[in-house]
Amino acid sequence: MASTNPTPSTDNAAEREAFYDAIDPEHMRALWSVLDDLVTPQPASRCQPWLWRFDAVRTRLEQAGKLISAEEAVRRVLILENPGLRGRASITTSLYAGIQSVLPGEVAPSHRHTQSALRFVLDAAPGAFTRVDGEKTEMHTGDFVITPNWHFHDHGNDGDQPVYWLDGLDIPLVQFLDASFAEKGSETQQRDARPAGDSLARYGANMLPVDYRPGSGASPIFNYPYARSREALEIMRRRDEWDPCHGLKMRYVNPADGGWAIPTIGTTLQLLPAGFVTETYRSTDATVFVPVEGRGRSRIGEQWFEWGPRDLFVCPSWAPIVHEPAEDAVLFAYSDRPVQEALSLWRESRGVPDRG
Ligand code: 1HN
Repeated sequence: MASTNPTPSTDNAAEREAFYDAIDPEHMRALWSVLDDLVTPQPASRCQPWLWRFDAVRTRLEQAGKLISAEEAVRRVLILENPGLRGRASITTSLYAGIQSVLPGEVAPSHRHTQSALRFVLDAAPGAFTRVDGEKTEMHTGDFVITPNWHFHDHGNDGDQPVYWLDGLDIPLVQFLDASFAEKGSETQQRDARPAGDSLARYGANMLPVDYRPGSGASPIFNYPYARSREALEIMRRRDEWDPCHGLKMRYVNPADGGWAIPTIGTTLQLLPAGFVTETYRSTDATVFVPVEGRGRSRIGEQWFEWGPRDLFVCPSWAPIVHEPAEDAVLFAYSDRPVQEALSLWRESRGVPDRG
């Protein structure tokens, strides 16, 4: 090809630059000048590994609680913004994370939107609740609660202690697709249309209504209580079979079709026994980890992060990660894996060399 190419391949750099400048106002760009940045041999993410300490976030949320009520704020949340993605309300390229507080007596008003949400409860006392589609559920520490897209939801706290939880949403993904719709509820708080616990009993007791057909893709269960998930991990560990990269790692499912609980956000709960050192692992789904129990440290790329309960850290796409729990540890995690799987993009690699 080179011999038939009439244009010289060197010494016209200034001409080329002039050409790029000339086509710029005409809204054109030369592919060859940007190709290497567009089609990289491996993921080249701006997302950086980072860790947030829960105590530090809680201190700031206490200050925020004196500045604004949950009702006025609509949601009193501090966004955890990835240092490589500043100004984009993103913890990974496709996902959002925030920590929300609801003080005793406060309400966070009813609304709905096309973004899907998960709550992972970090610190709750009796009385904290969320309501999804007219079904109220108490929020206990460690509970995993979902708000499928376009479902009305409101939160409240009838107890005497503040409640704190992690919000994980697919906001950057929906923004990328320009598919955001939202509306307020007709009333601040939804009426209780169904008994508390109905969805878990109906869909989460290894039975389904006989003629049930899966609907939107999201799980019909709104609350996956920590007590149940934790007990399951404790019974499963007796087999003493550990995945070298994951320890014992389970995914939260939609019981009607075996898919992920939320179509756009994959969620897992993982037990790592004290002293276990995981083999190096990497995958294309940048992942947010929340230690629920135990202390330890994780290496992401070259950086070590020490963690304890309720801290939160993020591992970018394709960054090698190793966990070293000092105590029995339970980690909650979420990522965009279901989206990547649906598009045949998801990849993982186990036991890669340290600098692979
Ligand atoms: C939202 O609806 C909640 O319902 C939390 O608690 C965080 C961030 C952006 C957009 C909607 C909630 C949110 C949110």
